[in-house]
Amino acid sequence: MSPDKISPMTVTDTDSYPEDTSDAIDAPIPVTRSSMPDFDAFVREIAPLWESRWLTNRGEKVRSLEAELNTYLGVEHSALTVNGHMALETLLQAFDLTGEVITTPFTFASTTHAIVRSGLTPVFADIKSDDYTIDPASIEALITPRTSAIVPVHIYGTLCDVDAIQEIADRHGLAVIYDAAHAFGVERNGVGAASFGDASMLSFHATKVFNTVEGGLAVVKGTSLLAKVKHLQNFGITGLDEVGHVGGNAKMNEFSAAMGLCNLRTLHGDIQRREQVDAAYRDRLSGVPGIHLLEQVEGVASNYAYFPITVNPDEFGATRDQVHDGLAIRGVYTRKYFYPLITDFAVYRDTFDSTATPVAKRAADEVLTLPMYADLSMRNVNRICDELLAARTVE
Ligand code: T4K
Repeated sequence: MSPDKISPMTVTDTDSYPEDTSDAIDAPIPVTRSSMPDFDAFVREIAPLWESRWLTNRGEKVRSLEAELNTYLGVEHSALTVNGHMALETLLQAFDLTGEVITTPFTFASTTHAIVRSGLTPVFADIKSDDYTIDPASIEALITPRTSAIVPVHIYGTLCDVDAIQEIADRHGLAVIYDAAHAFGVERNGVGAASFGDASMLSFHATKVFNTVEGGLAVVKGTSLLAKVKHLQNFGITGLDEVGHVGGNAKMNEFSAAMGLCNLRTLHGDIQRREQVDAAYRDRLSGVPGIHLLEQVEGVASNYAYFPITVNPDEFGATRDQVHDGLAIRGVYTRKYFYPLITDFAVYRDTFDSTATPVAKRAADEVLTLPMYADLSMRNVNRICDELLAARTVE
């Protein structure tokens, strides 16, 4: 699943990317910025739609993009969806799950909402403090006769402990459906993120490493499951005069697919540029007391989707919130992905107890994701680091 698997004809050299942003030395720096294809290339890609007038319902662009993504990801069976969230809901439905699903509270609202909206009960395991992914050691104790699946989340551009999770799932006969919203292009020892578990959901939202404006991908193993996903994403229609499932509408349209076809051509360069940004941050911030960086895991090739730090207020001399607010005043927009913890959401706090997952609770209070996008300039990385370090009161 290396980026080289895209035809060399379609890979654009990183040097052709524009540096950001405005000339102003103090121009606002967003937490991320959508990668855009070359305008003329996009117009060429969508021009045939004026002729065909085939705009959605598995048109040519969607089918082409699916084929290219399967090659890129090293998978055989996938279906493009309207967004990542609906890919996850469709997958949960396709597996006919019941009862309880073990998952992480340290994630975006989507993961838990998808479980709850599918009529399932989320059960929250704690996370590991080194990479913020679900802790396999805390999964096992939560398994009951009602457990039907595990929904781990590969966050920020790293991977869960896929081997330990699979071993537990196999022993207990549980399905593993990954929320791989952040993991497009991530691989471990040459194996793509979407190959792990029984299924994976990817997000192609405008803020992601690879975007189709809005979009997602449901990756499964086997043709019959793929057929079911495709039926479920199209109102459960199973034939010309037959409806076999209670499905919704989760199809990608042709304009989004065209955006994906264009963005895939420049993805390799985008990830290289992100890697340079990541390296520059590490250069400036490694070893700063009170700032903890996400460790790079041996064998895992990241897509550098996010650059999370945690701020220990005692050692740094300022809280995460003080850093966040102080940077915002200076035009540097960071995000508290993921705060509040899911179990502290107004809609969930009366049902779940966030003190049961203390590592996740602490991460939610201390994490801050710094600006990260392919054309973030080195000048701005230095500006962000200067402003961040100026916030500390302990030397
Ligand atoms: N699971 C996980 C673990 C996820 O993180 C997500 C989504 C999902 C599932 C669900 O996947 P999708 O259904 O979304 O495909 C954003 C995204 O909306 C969301 O996709 C993402 N995770 C989440 C982590 O972040 P916001 O509300 O924080 O984004 P917003 O609109 O504030 O944008 C942030 C910055 O991005 C802006 O300040 C500028 C830039 N931006 C934003 C948009 C919308 C652009 O450059 N272009 C744009 O079009 O949620």
